[in-house]
Amino acid sequence: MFVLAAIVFIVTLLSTPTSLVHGAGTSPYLKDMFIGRCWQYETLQANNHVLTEKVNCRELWTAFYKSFAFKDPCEMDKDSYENFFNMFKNKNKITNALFWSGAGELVHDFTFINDDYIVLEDTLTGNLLNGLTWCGSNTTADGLNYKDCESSGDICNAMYPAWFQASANFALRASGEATVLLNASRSRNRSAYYSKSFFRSVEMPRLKVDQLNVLVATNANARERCGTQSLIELDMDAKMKNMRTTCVDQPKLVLRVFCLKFPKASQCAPVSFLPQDSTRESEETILWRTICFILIAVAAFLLLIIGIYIIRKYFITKNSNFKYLHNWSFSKKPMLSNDDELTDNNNINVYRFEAR
Ligand code: N1C
Repeated sequence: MFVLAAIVFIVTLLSTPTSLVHGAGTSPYLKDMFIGRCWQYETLQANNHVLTEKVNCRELWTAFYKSFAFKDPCEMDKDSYENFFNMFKNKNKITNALFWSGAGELVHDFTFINDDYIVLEDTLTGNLLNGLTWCGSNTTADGLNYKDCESSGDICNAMYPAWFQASANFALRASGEATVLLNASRSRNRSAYYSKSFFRSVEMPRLKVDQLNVLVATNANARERCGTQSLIELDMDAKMKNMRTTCVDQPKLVLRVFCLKFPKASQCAPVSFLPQDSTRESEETILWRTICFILIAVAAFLLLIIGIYIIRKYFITKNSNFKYLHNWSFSKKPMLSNDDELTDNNNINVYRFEAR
């Protein structure tokens, strides 16, 4: 039985299309897409001083193509794309950069709707490369491999040095306040602040901003939350670089965008959708409620003490007058005669009153 199952498994594996086993080869029409995206970007971002990039798109393509064409991916190194990247001149600071890790689709859905942030894909480099696959081959006519670009993972990957440099340049342009969207339920048990991610290994070390806002998105199986596990490490890395940090679990805006796309997801159920805003927020609410309760209790206690004090004082004063009068009636002092001298002015009225 076991042997039969093993044979079925092996046959199924062997009959699976190579593209599924090995991943994709160079995107068809790579050149046309690259040049088309480039001209479109040149036109649309011409007046945006943060994003605009004055380039000749055909020359840019040639520089890009020469970086990897006719090369075995294992021949590539981190400087392979140097000429290509030297053609980008805009170094203007980006004061609303949004980084991400393990949340590529979500972050792009989010920034498609929300204009408050700039992601790498909003710059010309990211815009040109996003969603495309490319690698070289020294055995094909045009020097490109259309069969398999990703079989060896990060090692011998022609795209890796390009994303490395693009990510590094983007991080260097970030300034002021930056945000990062992380995934607390990443596949393959990876942590939200995954050590091999571009965000952690390339962008964080180059980041020099005053404040880093961490947004932690998750599905129903959150493995991490703000202030736990790898998010503590992120906080420490940021503090070491003198950055202020904030952290929000399941940020409301991001969740709303996610739920527009996946309304049936468990975290989008009507009950959990609204209150599940942010755990940090609800913890803060509880804290504030407790502080208010304690303050009100202390104030009430003080009022009670003051009240008791006032009432006591009132009765003591009243009693002492009464006592004095009482004592006077039975004192052994001789009764006042009309000739007695009334030296105690304070008691004049009392004496008089009693004398009547
Ligand atoms: O390794 P990651 O995430 O942490 O990389 C994301 C990080 C972002 O902050 C971006 O600025 O690095 C930048 N970046 C991209 O913008 C990008 N677009 C598409 C890095 N990689 C990018 N890709 C592809 O996703 C690329 O193929 C790279 O290998 C993955 C990284 O995704 P990740 O592991 O989720």
